[in-house]
Amino acid sequence: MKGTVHYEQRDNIALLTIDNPPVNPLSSGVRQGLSDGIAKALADDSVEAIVLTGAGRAFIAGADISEFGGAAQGPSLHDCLQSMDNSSKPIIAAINGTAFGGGLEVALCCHYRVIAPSAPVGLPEVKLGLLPGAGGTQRLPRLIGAEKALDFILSGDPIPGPAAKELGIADSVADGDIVEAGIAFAQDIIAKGSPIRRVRDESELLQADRDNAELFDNARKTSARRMRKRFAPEMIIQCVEAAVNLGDFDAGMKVEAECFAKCLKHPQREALIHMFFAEREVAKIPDVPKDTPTQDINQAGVIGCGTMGGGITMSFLNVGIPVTVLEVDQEALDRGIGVIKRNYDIQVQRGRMSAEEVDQRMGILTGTTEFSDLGTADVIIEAIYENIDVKVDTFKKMEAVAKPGAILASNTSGLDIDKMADATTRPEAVIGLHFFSPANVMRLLEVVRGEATSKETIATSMKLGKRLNKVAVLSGNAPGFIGNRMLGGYTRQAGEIILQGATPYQVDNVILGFGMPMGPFQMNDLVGLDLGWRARKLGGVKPEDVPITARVADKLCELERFGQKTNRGFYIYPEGSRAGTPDPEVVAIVEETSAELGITRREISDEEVLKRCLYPLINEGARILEAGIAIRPCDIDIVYINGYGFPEVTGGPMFWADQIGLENILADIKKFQSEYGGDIWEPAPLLEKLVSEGKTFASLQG
Ligand code: 3H9
Repeated sequence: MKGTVHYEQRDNIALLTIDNPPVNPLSSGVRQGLSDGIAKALADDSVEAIVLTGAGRAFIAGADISEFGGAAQGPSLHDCLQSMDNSSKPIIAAINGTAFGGGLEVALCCHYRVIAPSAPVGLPEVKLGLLPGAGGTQRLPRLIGAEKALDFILSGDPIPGPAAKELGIADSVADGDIVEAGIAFAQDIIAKGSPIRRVRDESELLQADRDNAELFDNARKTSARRMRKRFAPEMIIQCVEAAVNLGDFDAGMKVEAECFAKCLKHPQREALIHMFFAEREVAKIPDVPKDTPTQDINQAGVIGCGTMGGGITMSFLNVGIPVTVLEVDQEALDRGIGVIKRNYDIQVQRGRMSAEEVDQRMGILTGTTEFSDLGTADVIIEAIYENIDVKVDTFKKMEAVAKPGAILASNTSGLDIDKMADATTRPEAVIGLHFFSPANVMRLLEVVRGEATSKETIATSMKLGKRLNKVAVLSGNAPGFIGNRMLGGYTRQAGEIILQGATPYQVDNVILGFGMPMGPFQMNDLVGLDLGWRARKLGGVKPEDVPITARVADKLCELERFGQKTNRGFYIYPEGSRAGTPDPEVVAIVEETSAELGITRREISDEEVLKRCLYPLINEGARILEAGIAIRPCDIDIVYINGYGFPEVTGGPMFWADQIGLENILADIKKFQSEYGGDIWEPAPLLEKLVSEGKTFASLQG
């Protein structure tokens, strides 16, 4: 059994300490220890109260997530909680650190709660596709009222100790030794003869909320907006509704148990828990051990202060790392820094940041036009435009000024890191740090290792990613790395489908319906249709040589429809709006292009649109795995969810593929190959191998 609970008697107090490193989840051994410890304390006449705390940095991080879906050993959490609730001796939670999910529910089952100021408490189950299933949906509304309980449970976000006290979750905030504070609290209760306070027996706040249908309507509207297509929020609302309207605690617990079971069985739960473990897995690199030495990053240099460079700069400033940003001339520098300042000012207007915080961030930003000013930086990242010759030249300049040991990084979205490394005499310090736009917002960071990149450079970069609040995924150095390489097939298929009979609006609606935040044509309009068109013009590409999937976009550009920036592209955007409306003129251009190419248009089903856009991602993902560019299938899932808006509830393209069945996907890929041909539909050898062996992508996780 995993984990244990230490029992110790201090005078008339039994001290139970949960010990299941690193974060004390409620694994089988903890439940057993809790059950035994409570029984022992109750049986011992010399014990007058029980104090419960956690060893190390956490109180309890919640149920043991790795046990979900399997057969659990030991007593159930509900049995433990029942014995605590029924205890004839007061139980005081001394919340020393993180109390999440089932951990907070254990604390709510205690009769009193003392909390350390730094201890975060939260019910994050919703983020895992679950609900607080150990009485949290019934006890919290009794303690703080239904409205606040709904907000707290539906957001899943933690709050620190003092806020927990203010909300009514904790009885007292204690500085200093939290165990001593818990024991002192217990002695005080004993001395005063205070009654045991069982949250289950509280009813005042529930009565005040009864028959308030508006409360639940509002919660439904908010969660539909914030957590589109999520199953768990409605289940949570039903549980809280039951707490309020049924009044009886046991009847409410029955509803909670039913709703929890529905969540547990739901595919979203499996996908979201896959994501939880995947996020932690990607940090593990087989040939870069955990104890690989890392360098301190106390100062950064960024080359280029355009959209990417500005966003990267903000990512560093946001976590307090000073940045020197370089531009070609003063005008470009002033413009770039002006944009950064404006972005922060918008945050102030929206109440997300104070003016003092903006001053602090801007105070650690220095602008320059001289490379020599980058000499003190621990990491220098170039974020100039995508041209290998210019990048190579920039790396030569970086190396000339960089201090020994500094990391030299490129923000390229797909160019060859080794070519840049070869331009220097320290290729071991060269790495790709591919941020996603807007870099200060998007969570993904692709870390690209070159042939000679050292383990220390990789370990430092992965650690830096975490410090910048990103999820860093290691990629091999191959064109497009992981994400953009996979994207190619998706966008090409979207372009092909509209020539064969669908409209751009049908394709976008199918992709939106799948749960992506944007369809491919909305994405084109956002990025700007003119980028590809200008590159083709500059490159002297003849009209007849333009790929057929780019023909419609090029025609739109000839009409100066560049996308959102000109208020017209595939969509029409009313002035100042980012919500486009479909345009019959575009449909006419698409139809005209099909005719020019001799393509007979036909009805294309939504199902075909979805498969043809998404299956190339999976096929290419299999190739990427086979070539060792991504370490594991879950690395691809993390890239796609955090960098490309793939819906989280699917668990990412590779996890989703396993759910659909690889044999079904391969059959469709072969069907599309015979109908449409092209390298996109050439089945990846790894996909064929897994199907022939009856295996899944998950079987490659190791
Ligand atoms: C629940 O409670 C349901 C109940 O309502 C109902 C029950 C009937 N279980 O994140 P870290 C592992 S649902 C198992 O790197 P940090 C994690 O995988 C649960 N393992 O550390 C990692 O392992 P490894 C509700 C867990 O300091 C190691 O611990 N609770 C669990 O950055 C360190 O984790 C949650 O959703 C767990 N519950 O952050 C809380 N938690 O080293 C989930 C962690 O092998 N946990 N591990 O990769 C967290 O949010 C963060 O882990 C926490 C620590 C903030 C606690």
